[in-house]
Amino acid sequence: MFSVPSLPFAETALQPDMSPETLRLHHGAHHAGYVEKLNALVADTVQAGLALEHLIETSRRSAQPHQQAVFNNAGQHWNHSFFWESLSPNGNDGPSGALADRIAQDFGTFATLRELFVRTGRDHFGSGWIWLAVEGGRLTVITTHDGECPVGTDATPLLCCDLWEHAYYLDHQNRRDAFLEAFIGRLANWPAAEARFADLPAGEVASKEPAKPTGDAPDPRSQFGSPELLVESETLGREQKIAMLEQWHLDLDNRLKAEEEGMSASDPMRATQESRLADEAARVKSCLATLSDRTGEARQGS
Ligand code: MN3
Repeated sequence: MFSVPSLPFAETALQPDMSPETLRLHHGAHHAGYVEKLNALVADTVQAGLALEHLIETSRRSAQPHQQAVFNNAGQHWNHSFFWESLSPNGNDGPSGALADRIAQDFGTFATLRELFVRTGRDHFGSGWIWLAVEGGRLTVITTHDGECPVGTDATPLLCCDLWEHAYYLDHQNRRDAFLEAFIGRLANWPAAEARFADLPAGEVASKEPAKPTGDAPDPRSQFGSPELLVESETLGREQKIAMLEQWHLDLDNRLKAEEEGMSASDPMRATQESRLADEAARVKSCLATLSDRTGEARQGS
């Protein structure tokens, strides 16, 4: 039987960014509801007694409705448990130590990471989660849809924020970006993220040097980490940015094709990896569209 972990802080500790009313509903009704459903789904089945991570990995992308329900509720239990640990009334000083150094190395400045985090979470369509994670030897900001979670993927999460409306609607109404500003600026549990970062196996974050490109052209993914950061670069011209984004998109296409050829259709990891690559490709495309819209005149609005 799974149970809802206690909140690691008082219900009043995060106001006004997160009110006691939000926490009571979110923790006591939403999270508790996922746990209750999960327990009912696995009770008296061969899955009873299995570890949460095992349930997530084995039910991921199953075609059976029952297993899909197991996955959704198990993922939501894991994600919410991680979310409560990602919040702190005392996290206001921002990252420090080795994690702060790594943020400077991978994003340039903490302000750039904050901006990227808020923009990426704001632009995520529908329900899901946003993560600061380590993947491919560097820090990255990724989102997952609905109950999808990083368990069993290449990404190791350091922090997460809930993008479902129930996480912010009472306190911020439709302003998801205001909630994300509050999270990354005031609520994020940086000491917990630093501890997770310190616990990573050395090989996972070893590459102090940026990955060496194989050809003459620099690899934009290892250079910028996210297509949004490439667009914002002040050292590149518009044509260079377009060329690099097109190369980025081509690389993703090739990786998607390799996934399709290299792994069996029944491999649950394949679908997850493919959906992650497709999400990244969509972001690259959207950045290309942004650049194409930019003429000699100033951008309108925003
Ligand atoms: Mn939630």
